[in-house]
Amino acid sequence: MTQRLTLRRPDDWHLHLRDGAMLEGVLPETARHFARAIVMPNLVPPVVTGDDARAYRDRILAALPDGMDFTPLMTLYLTETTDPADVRAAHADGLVTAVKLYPAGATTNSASGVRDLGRVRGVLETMAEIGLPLCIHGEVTTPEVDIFDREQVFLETVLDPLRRDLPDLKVTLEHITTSHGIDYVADAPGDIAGTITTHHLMINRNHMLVGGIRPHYYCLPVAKRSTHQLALRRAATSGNPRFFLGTDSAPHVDAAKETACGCAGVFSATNTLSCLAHVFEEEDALDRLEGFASLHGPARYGLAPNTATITLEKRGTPVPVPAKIETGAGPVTVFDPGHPLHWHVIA
Ligand code: OTD
Ligand code: ZN
Ligand code: ZN
Repeated sequence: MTQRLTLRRPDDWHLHLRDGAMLEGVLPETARHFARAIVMPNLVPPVVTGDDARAYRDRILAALPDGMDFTPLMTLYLTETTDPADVRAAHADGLVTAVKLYPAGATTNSASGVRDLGRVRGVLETMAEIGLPLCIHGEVTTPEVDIFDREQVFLETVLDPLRRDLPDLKVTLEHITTSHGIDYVADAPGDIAGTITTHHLMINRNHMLVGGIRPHYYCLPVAKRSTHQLALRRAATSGNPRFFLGTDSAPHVDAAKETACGCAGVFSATNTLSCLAHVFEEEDALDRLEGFASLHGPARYGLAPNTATITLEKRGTPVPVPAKIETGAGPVTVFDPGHPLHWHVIA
């Protein structure tokens, strides 16, 4: 008997689309399967003001191929000079869905991020008042802290104190990679949620480092040991509405990944749904995929789930995933889960 799975059309609650030729190349990969995505603001220069977000949204819509239906949900990049009044106006205009906090230096293009949270307190107070969520890259950047511990230390030294200080602030802890992050989001009081990427469900640090270094698995936060990967899989497949999909699909051209100092980022937009169906089937939780990919995210952001659907079918033949997609900026390698995928998106 053929196995089929029909879901509400999914959304991606954490996505990097870039700009220019790269944007044109990667946008169809997401729009083919996803109805909406929260678009990260870490361009160079970053998307800081409401005007920046409007202009970027217009560039995304202009790059969308005819016949594709996709809504970008815009974010503002929080800086120490962000004006609370501009954030308030962008929210009132329906222009932005969230504000993004990058600790300075935490990841790709985060140099203009926040060094001192005290300097953005006015913005955060405004956000708590108007109900605008803060999406957080949850890693400390203190040089002394080991890169594998940066998420755990962030929870204790930054996130928990911040949430005690501003209990009404809605927070999304992005791309959780540790059991500590999972436990925090599952148990903490107040309005908190967390996104989990496709690749962190499928790889741990051994995949990246054993038998040769695999630059296309290098991303931030870096993949942790397998016990953490298993905690992510349990959370994603638990049905807990605090957890939902944010792929963090982050394209870089191969030349920037396959080099002595390679960029961080995994590009998974092309095959994410086939990967997720694989993981959820392995965890005997196919019935929970719709919650993770299509229902919990809209509920958290106060939006209706999509009415359109998407159908996957399990076939004996593998899904023909291209090794790379060609973009005007250069080739971009697609996430390789390390084995064939059999869940085809058929409609
Ligand atoms: N992680 N790469 C990028 C962003 C993310 O932390 C992230 O959200 C990127 O290239 O923009 C990455 O590894
Ligand atoms: Zn991040
Ligand atoms: Zn990201």
